[in-house]
Amino acid sequence: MEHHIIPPSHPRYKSLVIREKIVQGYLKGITVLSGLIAHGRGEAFDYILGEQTHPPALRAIEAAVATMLLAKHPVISVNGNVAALVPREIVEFSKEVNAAIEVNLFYRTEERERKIRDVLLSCGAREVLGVGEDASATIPELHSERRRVSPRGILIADVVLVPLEDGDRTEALRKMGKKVISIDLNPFSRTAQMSNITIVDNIVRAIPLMIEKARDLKRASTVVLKRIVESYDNRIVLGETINIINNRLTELAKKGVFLELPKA
Ligand code: PTJ
Repeated sequence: MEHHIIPPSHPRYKSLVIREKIVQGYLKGITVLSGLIAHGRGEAFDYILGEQTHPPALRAIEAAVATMLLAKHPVISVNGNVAALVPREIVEFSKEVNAAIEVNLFYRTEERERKIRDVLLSCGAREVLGVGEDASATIPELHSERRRVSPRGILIADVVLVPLEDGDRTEALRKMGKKVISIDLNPFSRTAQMSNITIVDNIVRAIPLMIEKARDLKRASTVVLKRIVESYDNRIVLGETINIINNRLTELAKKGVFLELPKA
């Protein structure tokens, strides 16, 4: 299989390593071609955010973890991009918050479902829902292949974590009365706008932070967790995120050129 060597001295090393994971995901038949486009869109927003986790995202992460710890049937939905970028971390997080893992694809094929399941199993998942016959239930009002879900998973879930999602399904899940938590670098996307909790951050940074937060909040009482959830307001958090973008761009615009050639 084709592998690209990225020199660690490259100024954009980290970003290129992540990109390479998506490329490898595509070459292994895990990620779809549209997933590469989606990743590029994410990269552009991450560039604008300065490739760092901002305080509003940390608040969304805290509320998301508290919501999952309070849930009866929390489910983590996994697609081709998520499986290529953070399979190990997703499995670890699912164990910390006792959530089921379900494969749910926009461009669904059984072969890809099985490949994604196998990646998650090799990372230590005990069970992976939504593969083949298991996806026998349907989400009403949704016409994409994403409408097929597991009757033991997303169908009965009260909380669904949907990283890198398309807006239609977020809306359909909300209409079914489910709480939706999304991870999306684009605060303007329909998913970001339609979710109960939106984590505007790169999934490669967000999931490790969620694991840490879960280890911390697992010891907290139900009262404390409920207080975190009740005091959270997604409208405010998204507004603050857009403000961060706004301020950052204003600062950079003042400078015009903000990168300089290193001295020879
Ligand atoms: O594997 P499948 O068949 O389910 O298909 C998956 C894709 C991603 C192709 C499908 O869900 C899709 O078309 O998604 P969208 O509508 O392009 O939305 C993807 C969103 O994820 C965009 O808003 C991106 O900004 C965002 N995004 C991309 N990469 C990252 C990200 N958000 C967080 N972290 C990232 N690394």
